Amino acid sequence: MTLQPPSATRIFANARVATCSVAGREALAAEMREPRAVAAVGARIAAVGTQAELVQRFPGAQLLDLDGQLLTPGFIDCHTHIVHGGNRAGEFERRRAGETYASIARGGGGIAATVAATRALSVEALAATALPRVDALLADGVTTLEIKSGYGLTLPSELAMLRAARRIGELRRVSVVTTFLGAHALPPEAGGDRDAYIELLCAEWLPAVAAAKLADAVDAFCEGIAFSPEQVGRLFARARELGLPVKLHADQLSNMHGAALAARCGALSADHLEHTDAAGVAALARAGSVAVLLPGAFHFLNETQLPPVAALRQAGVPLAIATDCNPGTSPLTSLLAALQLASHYFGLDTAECLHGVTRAAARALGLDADRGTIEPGKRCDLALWAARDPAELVHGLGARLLRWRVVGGEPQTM
Ligand code: DI6
Ligand code: FE
Repeated sequence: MTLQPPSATRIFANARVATCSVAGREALAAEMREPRAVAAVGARIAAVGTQAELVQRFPGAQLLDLDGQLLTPGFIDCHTHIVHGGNRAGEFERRRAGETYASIARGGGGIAATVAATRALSVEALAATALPRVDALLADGVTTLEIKSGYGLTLPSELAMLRAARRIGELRRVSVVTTFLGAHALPPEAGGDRDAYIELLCAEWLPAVAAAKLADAVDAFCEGIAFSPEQVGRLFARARELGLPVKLHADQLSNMHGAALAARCGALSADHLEHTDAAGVAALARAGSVAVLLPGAFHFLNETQLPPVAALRQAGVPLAIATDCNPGTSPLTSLLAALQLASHYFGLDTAECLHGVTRAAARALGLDADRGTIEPGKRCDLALWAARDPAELVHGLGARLLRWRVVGGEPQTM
């Protein structure tokens, strides 16, 4: 018989603590002035304060001196397609030679190429091929990772992708949140009938995924090359009936009024948004949905149409940032790089960048009551950086700045 050890109490002391508990650059700057400490009891944050206060309040706690370095919430990558077979490096070359993403997709490349490679792999093989990419994200401070299906496009293969995603959460110290993206592309078996495929998802696949408890949310690709707003509306109504929250790939390549659709469906988030108009921004603000910006896809696709960042900001829509890690449009495995791209292309300031992968990303996953900020009661997932100022996380490209992650209160040294 093994006895459970008593919950460890730790004080992470002498750090520049960016709690991310309040949005805005002034709040972040104010927090950087004095070193502070964070106390954790077991997996939860117990207090934030001065070292003297916390040492008095938690006698016997293990004290870790963080040498004045920057401590943030653990990073949250709230939009990835990190589980998939193969790679599409060849398409990158074709696009550079002038072909478009849509024309390659219409010619049987694109998502369909990854579908073929994904169907060939078992659950274990899918998890194993994703692990190097996952490890790259963890090395950039990620402690919570969203993973979508959508490259299987048969029920067994979609379930295998979701099981592989859950498996990654067992193989690594990271919280995995899964999303069913059966409506990513039309599978070859569907014979071109998009309505019949959506009907199949509603009648059979969604109930099966929900019964197996393999998905935490449902996503869809609303686009000319994928599914119409009307089809997505039907899918989302069924998802909501089954108790699953929804989120949407919205207005990435054209204005399909996806943001407004997502808002009408009470979506956790609307993602991409390059072509979203003023009505879409207003709808997201009213619904309280998060705008997830994906600067990796913008970069790799050589996009010129910018998401309406100023309007989103002005309307008070929370801005999250994610890698969109996928083999076609965003082979990106670094959230720090995503911050640099979000700053460079979209003009986000340092506080928006940091909050985009912490507090806003937690909200995009419906987890903001549990994580995403350093506040008493929240899960103690932290990242310690070889940096003193949050601007250092944004301004470079390729630096290895992570010193440790803290996962559920336990330091994981690099
Ligand atoms: N939008 C994207 O950027 C990815 N999926 C989507 O709906 C692209 C996926 C791929 O090209 O493999
Ligand atoms: Fe995506």
